[in-house]
Amino acid sequence: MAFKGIDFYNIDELLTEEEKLVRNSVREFMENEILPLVADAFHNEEPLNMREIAPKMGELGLLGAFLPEEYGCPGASYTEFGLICQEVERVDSSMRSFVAVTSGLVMYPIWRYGSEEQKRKYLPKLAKGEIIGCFGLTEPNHGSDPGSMETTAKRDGDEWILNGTKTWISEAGIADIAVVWARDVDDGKVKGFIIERGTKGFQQNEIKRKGSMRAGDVGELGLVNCRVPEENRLPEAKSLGAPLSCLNQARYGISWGAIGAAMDCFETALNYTKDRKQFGVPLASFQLVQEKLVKMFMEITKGQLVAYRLGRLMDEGKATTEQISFAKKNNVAVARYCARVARELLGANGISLDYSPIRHMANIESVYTYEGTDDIHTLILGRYLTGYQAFRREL
Ligand code: TGC
Ligand code: FAD
Repeated sequence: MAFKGIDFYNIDELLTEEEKLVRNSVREFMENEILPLVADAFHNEEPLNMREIAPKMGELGLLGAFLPEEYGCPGASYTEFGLICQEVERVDSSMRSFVAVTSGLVMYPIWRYGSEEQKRKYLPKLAKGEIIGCFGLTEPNHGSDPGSMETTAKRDGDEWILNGTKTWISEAGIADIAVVWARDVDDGKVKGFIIERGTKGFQQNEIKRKGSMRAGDVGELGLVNCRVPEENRLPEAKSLGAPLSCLNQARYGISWGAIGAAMDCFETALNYTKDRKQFGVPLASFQLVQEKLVKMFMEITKGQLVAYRLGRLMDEGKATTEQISFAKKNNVAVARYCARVARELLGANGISLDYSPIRHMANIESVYTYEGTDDIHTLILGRYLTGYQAFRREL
């Protein structure tokens, strides 16, 4: 399949044959199997059927791509994971969310902080898409500041008793397992638990009437005296640093995914303005239109270079939290800009779900907010530059 996208600085030449193969096969799958379903799913707010789609994603090696083959995972590189996210989000952010959450927020914590038994029990099934997971960190009163979480865990013999609410959780309604973070009331430390669907005291609800991510499932997890066996606690997760380290994985995926959405917006606007005539000539022949196309093209190209370099640093194990924040913040802002300008260039048609920009535009508002809001990433970089943390203040 011919490469369709922006490649002004020949990044393709820097990719291995394997990486290009992965990108092209994901593109084909997404265009043939998911794209035809997305606009209606978004319009009706009927999440795509992940019970059917996840096994196909698993077969293609999209789930837990960067985790080792030892546990039935694809054993691919971070760069391949990035390319997967790019191609998936070109079609819809909610699908990339599914891939990033499964890989970075469910499989990664089990692989990084889980026991050998937990890895063997859950990872192969998650990689195949046979079971679906979610990640519960955010609470109604604590989003940007998860360190203040109110969800508690109390040890009782061989069990833990969990109480609290997690909200705005991707895949909450459909998940077979949830990786949930809670504060141990005895030692005050944040701990991670794998909670299986159907556990007594564990409720899962879908949030409706969303204006964004309407093709995906987002919901709430309720824990009311929910008893979880000690064997389901992630033994190596010993502080808030554990859930925050998982965010790095998903934020990295977003930095590529956002460029996928931006590329789709750009391509839609370019094709449209070449076809559509006003004042007797194509819109693309007007200088003002060209200026908008050029700005999108330049921002996407810069974002691609950041994502590519970050991918190689991730593969070498050298990427820093701040470099990941830079890429997430920058590339999501690029996607937000491109979606808005592409929408504008399509005129009234730009508000129709028959074209992708308005859907990307709505979705990107979530991406701008989740996985650390744009402001939080500014403050992470501000702390890096100045040495002063500006998250917290005394009043
Ligand atoms: P702070 O004192 O800075 O850190 C506490 C401990 O954690 C360590 N740490 C990290 N480790 C690895 N990776 C990171 N990104 C880390 N960030 C912090 C840190 O070194 C420290 O370790 P130690 O050993 O010294 O204890 O914590 P803080 O409470 O001051 O908060 C800092 C802040 C604001 C940056 C953090 O809370 C934050 O990132 N907030 C944003 C919350 C967030 O992003 N939530 C996302 C929820 S999941 C989601 O949105 C999924 S969306 C679906 C999809 O992905 O598609
Ligand atoms: P708040 O933290 O209340 O922030 C509100 C505003 O205040 C923002 O503009 C923010 O930037 C600003 N602000 C906050 N603190 C500061 C500060 N110190 N300085 C300056 N400005 C500040 N969470 C999960 O745990 N798992 C998931 O799977 C998940 N999926 C999600 C899916 C979707 C579609 C969405 C929308 C959210 C999801 N989230 C998930 C939650 C997401 O991580 C949070 O929404 C995000 O962390 C922000 O928290 P908040 O919404 O409570 O906003």
